[in-house]
Amino acid sequence: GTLVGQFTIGGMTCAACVNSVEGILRKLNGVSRAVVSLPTSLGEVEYDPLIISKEEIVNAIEDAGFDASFVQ
Ligand code: 9UX
Repeated sequence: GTLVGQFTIGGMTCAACVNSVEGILRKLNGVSRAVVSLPTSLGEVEYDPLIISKEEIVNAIEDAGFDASFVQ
């Protein structure tokens, strides 16, 4: 089954940042849905924990130059 994780994402300053982070997340194997909000700095990601961990999702966001941490 899939889980939904919420992440705080820092360093996004324009709408293109949001598109960039969503694109990164949606390309990850094991991620089936990703929505990112600029005004709240939150991302919601549906993922399969057998394929990808929340830590790996955080790392992928940070590798792209943003700050990220797992909320729940
Ligand atoms: Mo906007 Mo974000 O010009 O990495 S794309 S600041």
